[in-house]
Amino acid sequence: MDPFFISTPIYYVNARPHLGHAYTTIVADSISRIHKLQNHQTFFLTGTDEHGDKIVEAAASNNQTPEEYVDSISSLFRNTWPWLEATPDKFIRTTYPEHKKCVQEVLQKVYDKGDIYFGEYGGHYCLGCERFYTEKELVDGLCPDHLKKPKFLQEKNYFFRMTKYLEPLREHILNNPDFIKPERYRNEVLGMLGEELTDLCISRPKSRLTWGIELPFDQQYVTYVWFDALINYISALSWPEGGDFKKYWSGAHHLVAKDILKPHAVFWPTMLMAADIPLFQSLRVHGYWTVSETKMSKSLGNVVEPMSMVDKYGLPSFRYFLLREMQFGLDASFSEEALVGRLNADLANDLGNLTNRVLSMTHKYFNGEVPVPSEFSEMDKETIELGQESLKDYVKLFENFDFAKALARLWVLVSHLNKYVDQSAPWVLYKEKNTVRLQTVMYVLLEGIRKIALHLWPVMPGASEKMLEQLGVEFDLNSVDLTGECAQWKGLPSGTMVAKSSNLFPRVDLSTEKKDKAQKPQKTKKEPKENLVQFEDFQKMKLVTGRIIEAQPVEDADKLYKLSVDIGKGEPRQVVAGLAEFFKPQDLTGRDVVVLANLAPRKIRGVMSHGMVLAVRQGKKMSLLKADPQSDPGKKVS
Ligand code: ME8
Repeated sequence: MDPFFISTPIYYVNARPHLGHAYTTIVADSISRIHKLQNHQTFFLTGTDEHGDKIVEAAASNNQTPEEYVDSISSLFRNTWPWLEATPDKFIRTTYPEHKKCVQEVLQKVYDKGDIYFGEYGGHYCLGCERFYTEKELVDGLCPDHLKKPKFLQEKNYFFRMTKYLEPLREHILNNPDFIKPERYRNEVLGMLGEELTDLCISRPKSRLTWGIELPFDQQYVTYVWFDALINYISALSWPEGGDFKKYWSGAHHLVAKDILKPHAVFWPTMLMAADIPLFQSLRVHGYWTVSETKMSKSLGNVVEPMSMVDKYGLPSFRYFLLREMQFGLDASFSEEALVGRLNADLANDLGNLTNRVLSMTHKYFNGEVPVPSEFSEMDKETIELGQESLKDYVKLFENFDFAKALARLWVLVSHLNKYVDQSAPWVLYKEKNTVRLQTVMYVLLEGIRKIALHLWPVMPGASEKMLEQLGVEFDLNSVDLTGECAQWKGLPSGTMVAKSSNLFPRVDLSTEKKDKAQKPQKTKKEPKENLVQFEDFQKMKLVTGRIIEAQPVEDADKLYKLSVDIGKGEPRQVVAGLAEFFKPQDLTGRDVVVLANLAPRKIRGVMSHGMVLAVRQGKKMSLLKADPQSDPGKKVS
């Protein structure tokens, strides 16, 4: 089996990570884990895309230099992934010197071959897309993505002779049905290639933009951001001579959403052809997460913050929901109701109850020890066969990026085991003292749950390991054998001690949650007035150092700002604070503060606030509390 390489797009650092980025990264993580479970050599790459006009603009509006700005947002992305149990093997940044060197080497190679030429071009330039549009591509004179009128620019630039490689690319796609998947996107790309495509403008004059990688053959120009960014997939592997490139490139798969299909399906393979580098194995394209039917995006301001969902519903439910809900390739709608629905039905009811019931029965009937099974009955054999088939299909579907179907298939086994409990009625066997049969039934169940827990490792690594621990099994990647798992039903050693109960997926009741929240203010009113605070109560307060990343006005609330505060947790905290009378937004950016981080979340003028920034008011002046000397975000204040 070839080694397996999976990449996510490298995300723009013009805003912080949201659910869309989290989804792609979790998918890449999960797919790399299913390969790891089969002892394949895997490499999972993600990172940040840091050059171009957009970044310069974002830095300026934040009163920072591009360098300062990209460092802070890139680390936000990097620090978010471990909180989502996504563990990339490498995090690449396009501002790394190794990456820049690699881009220049590719450019020089293609230039020496004669596939880069100098020419004049006039076109409609959309800043949002960082690309030129032809008259034909515009919709009513506007950029089809940003619905803004592009600027007409006429300038001399360098062009990549992309048209030379379009026919070979079309042939490659036709001869390799798996090159772009799902098929709808393959057809879309074949459609693009049927239309008139032009050579690609790959430079920007320094008179207009300096924040980029200089062309090796003309110092007056920097590289177009897409030509620079796509090369991350090989610079991260130390192309051309690096061991990782030699080891992993033959097994390369790229994962993107449909927004960036064209650069990945047309620009990138033609660039590789021009540089005489073999093509990647496949491009896997997913749809959009939408909120109320609209694409979630930072420019539309309707983003879902991954960390707040994780805080509220737990990481296993979040990862499970994302993989279970979206049919890979199609759009999916995100709502907390749908997440809670899945959590309650699939995790709490089906899997959680099954696990908890079986563990407590093992304690009741066998003092918590996994019993020795005797001969399997016909019903056992049917269950085992169904289990083995479900697991086999699950792995195949998962490897094929069909996560929703894979999980549905695994849940056929979960439901079947629930039925098996009812049909085999261990409590009756116990009453009748039919110990031999009881031992076998309990073994079939415990082994089934162990197999399910193991196969869920790519989806929810932490919860899977905890479930295994409850079954008395230590998770050890090196000793897992998935193929072997489908061929036997005796992996759990008899005599192992299991936990008394399991509550990994507690139910959430959205309606009571809402009711509780509505009642809270009345409750606080009733609390007795007490001036003294016990030490234990003080200790409950989580005070930490923080750094304000951004301050934005709150609509119809002159005194409030919506602050985004780095508290060292990867994802920044959103805190609403009454600071607008005293500070301009730019005066707050970068300020060190002290934050009460575990204050119960509150909606203030329609905006959620997750904490409090501590400040001292003296007449018309407000001073922000901070550590002296200044401290990194996330340090405990006590
Ligand atoms: O395009 N639903 O970066 P980007 C699903 N820097 N996925 C979404 C999403 C949504 N609503 N919104 C974003 C760039 N994504 C370039 C890439 S690669 C050489 C350069 C995810 O920050 C999805 O993976 O705009 C999408 O393709 C990517 O974020 C775009 O990230």
